[in-house]
Amino acid sequence: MNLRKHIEDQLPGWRARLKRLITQYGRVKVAEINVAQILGGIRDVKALVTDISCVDPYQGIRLRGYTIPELLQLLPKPPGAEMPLLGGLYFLLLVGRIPTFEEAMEVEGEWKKRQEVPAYVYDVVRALPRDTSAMALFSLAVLAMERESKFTREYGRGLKKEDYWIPTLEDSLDLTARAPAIAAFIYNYKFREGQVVPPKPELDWAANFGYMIGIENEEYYELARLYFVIHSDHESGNVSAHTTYLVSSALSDVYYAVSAGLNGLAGPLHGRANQEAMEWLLEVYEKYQGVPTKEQLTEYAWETLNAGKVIPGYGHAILRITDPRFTAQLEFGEKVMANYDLFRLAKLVYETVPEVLKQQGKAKDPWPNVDAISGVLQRYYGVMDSKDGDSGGFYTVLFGVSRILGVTANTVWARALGAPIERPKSVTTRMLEKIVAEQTGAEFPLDEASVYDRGCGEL
Ligand code: CMX
Repeated sequence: MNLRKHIEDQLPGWRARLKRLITQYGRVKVAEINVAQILGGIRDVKALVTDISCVDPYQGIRLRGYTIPELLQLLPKPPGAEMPLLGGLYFLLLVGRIPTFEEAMEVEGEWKKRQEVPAYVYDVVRALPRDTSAMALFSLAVLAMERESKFTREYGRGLKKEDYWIPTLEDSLDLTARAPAIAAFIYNYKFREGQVVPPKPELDWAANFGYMIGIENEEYYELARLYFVIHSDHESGNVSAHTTYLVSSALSDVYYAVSAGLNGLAGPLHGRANQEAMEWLLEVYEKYQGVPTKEQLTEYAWETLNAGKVIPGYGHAILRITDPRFTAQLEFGEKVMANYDLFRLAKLVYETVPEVLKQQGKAKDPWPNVDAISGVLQRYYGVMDSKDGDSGGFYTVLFGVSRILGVTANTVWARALGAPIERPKSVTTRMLEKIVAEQTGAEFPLDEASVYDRGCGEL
């Protein structure tokens, strides 16, 4: 397989760079960490490495150096389409350069060879009630396939450390090949007649997802391509990426690691925000019996904030601009659904909510993120997140199908470069107090009852 060769050729160079950094410059300081960061989600601490993507607070995501508009322009596309082939995106993530059309099609071909989902995976999904959250079903389905892991099999036979990445790449191709069919089945199980729809040989990976959920529409295929490109990777510190990386660092195979990452993606502050954003828009639409005025929307946004809730789809831990992934979706919507009420509402929210968040003065980033509008575009084509008030979660599954591309590419490279098991050190609150006392002279009362003062609180 050429994909493997393209990675293999780069390894001596990358390994030499890392060895030089560690052996000659291992003691050079990169970052300091303060008390607020330790207690505040390790925010902004530069402690992870990835060369696959990088988020600039003022430019947004770059995948292998390319911005979202550049990716949409440069990646190879199916004949007649405006949106890229996901096989090309996966090539880019794994290999580091924009592929030719033939190279993108080669990945698409590799996926077709591996796309058959074992029947027991469908049985696992069917064993659970239909109103189980779509993300729980997705994570379970991925985990159920663990018995297929080529890495775990080879590891058991005594694989050399420098070759760990090879069966990891195999697992990653198998898993990514099957992700759209698994997601489509979960959709069909929850919201349609529970049918397994085999993919159409002539369609690409992304378009096939649409086909398998019963949408035979080139416009939706384009949305699926756009959606799966922009959600794929967002550097290493976000919950889904970091969880996958952490679990994989114990040499758990990609099925274990990705399933864990998906569980993190399911959280409302992360991937589930797309569902919450859609629900918030629907609440507004229902309350005002249509698209409200700017004044009414401002009032509703304040009501949300005053109730102690966040406005889903707005804010970001790193970004300080309108997320380019939001802009790409907005532009898509402008072309095909400009008069759709919920799209008009999402636009009005964009024109209104940042001002409200600025006035409130808490959120460091008042701008929309990727989740603020993605549900609206899906809903326009009839794709549901939930039905009859069940726990939903299908929009997050869509996010997950895409995110698997990024996290598996990172896992392959982490293995190829010999990334060790992750093991940060924790401190006790008492230790923090002692550090502060030493540096500032502040006094902290000793808690006699605390277990930490019986040894664990020593520095
Ligand atoms: N609405 C209301 N308050 C918000 C807010 C929003 N959209 N975004 C941030 N804030 C608040 C935070 O809750 C925090 O309040 P407290 O000090 O009371 O805890 C304060 O502003 C400061 O937060 P921050 O440093 O700006 O943001 P964080 O890095 O802590 O959190 C994020 C980032 C995304 C979790 C947060 O902006 C948020 O909750 N947004 C809404 C949920 C969302 O859209 N998540 C999707 C993110 C993209 C993704 O991963 O999919």
